[in-house]
Amino acid sequence: MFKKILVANRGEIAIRVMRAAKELGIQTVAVYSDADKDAPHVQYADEAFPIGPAQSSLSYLHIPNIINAAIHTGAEAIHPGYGFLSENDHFARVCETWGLVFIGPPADAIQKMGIKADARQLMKAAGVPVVPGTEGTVADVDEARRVADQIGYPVLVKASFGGGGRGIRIVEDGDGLAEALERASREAKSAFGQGDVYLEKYLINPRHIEIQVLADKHGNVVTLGERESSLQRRRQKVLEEAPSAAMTPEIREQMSEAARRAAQAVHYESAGTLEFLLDQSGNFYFMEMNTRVQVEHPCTELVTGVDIVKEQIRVAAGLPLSITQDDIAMRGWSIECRINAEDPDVQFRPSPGAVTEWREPGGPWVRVDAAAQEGYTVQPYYDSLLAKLVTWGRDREEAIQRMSRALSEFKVEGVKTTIGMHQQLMQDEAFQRGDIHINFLAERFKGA
Ligand code: MV4
Repeated sequence: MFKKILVANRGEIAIRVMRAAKELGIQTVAVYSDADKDAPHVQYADEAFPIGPAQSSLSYLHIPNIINAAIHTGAEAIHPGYGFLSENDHFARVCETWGLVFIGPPADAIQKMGIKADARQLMKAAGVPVVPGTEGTVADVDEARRVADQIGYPVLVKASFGGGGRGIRIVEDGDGLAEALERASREAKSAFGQGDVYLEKYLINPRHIEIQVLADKHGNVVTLGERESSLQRRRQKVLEEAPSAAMTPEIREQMSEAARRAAQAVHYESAGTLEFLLDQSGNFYFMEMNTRVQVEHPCTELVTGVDIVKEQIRVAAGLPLSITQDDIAMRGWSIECRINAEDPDVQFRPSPGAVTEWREPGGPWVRVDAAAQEGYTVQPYYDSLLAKLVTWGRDREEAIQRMSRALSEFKVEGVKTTIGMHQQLMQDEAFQRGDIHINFLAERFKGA
């Protein structure tokens, strides 16, 4: 096992990774920008190393500074967390060049899944269902028109280098097609440096379901069931749960089998997530694979008892997974609310500033993974996540009641938060029935 690892991230996920390391007897190195020298993740680490100015591109995204920090401190491996460099195959390769272990999947797997049009074809070839659409990228308008006429409108134009919903355009009919292709391609080129786009049939009000997988270097692949993350606003997830109220044992088995095939097709290692859309008839389709630990991984941890981050570290060190598929059963229900520093009265605009009061909920079956504490200053440079509040119950109703109770205990002053919005959601009858889809929040909340 490693003696020392560096965590190339900040906020709650940096602390989450260091907690796993500590349980494994591993020393931790935090890295920090000028804006973060007193941040909680720096205080938690055994040692800390500065990596540059507040701006992410000059610190948390700056590969030479991070490699330098690892070499200087004698860290053997780097955990990238989520966001920042976590899905950067180039970074994974640079780590290797310097003799550092990247705690994540092989660079080739990141790369294959990062090019969405290629991933789609690869998955189709592996027997994973994909949404009807183009084979690979769109060559020209004529091809797009031919495919769109065949699958029927509305269609979506997606950027091959996008992901997470960036670079997506809905096209209602043939009249808008050429212009949508043109614009999407131009936008993708300026945002991702690559203008390839592909076409998919637009699914109406599907649910967003994802399967957590773990894989090691010995060919073992284990699926940990699903999470549902249909509740999002402007492509930012707001609440996640496990399992999903929409699942049947049959769909779960089929989706898990598809996820296993997908992971095997790219020789996956570490933790990864297969995103699917589930339509109202129970058909599901591969969307993309997230080749990192996800923000919402605690939902799965609470219903399976598996420490996903510890498994990532074990696997990176060459050890086999500590569990087999037969050890996995989902028990009870978990819900995660993302508590963000955002102002619900101003279209959920980020609300940076000093946290003057911070009182976390507690009690049975409540988990808080926090980025903030009293006296912490929410920086405008980074994402606005203050804490993930996660509850577990024997069933969905109990998890909701417990969440409602926990939200009422959570006191934050100094910055605006999304606590009130989550409280409203817990009272919503459609939500309580599990009657949700990816456009639910936009329909429910003004400014969402
Ligand atoms: C879709 C879709 C409908 N039909 N693809 C957005 C994020 C990216 N991962 C995929 N996205 C979507 N792809 C087809 N063919 C609707 C979305 C979508 C969405 C998906 C998951 C969660 C929230 C969403 C919000 C808007 C659109």
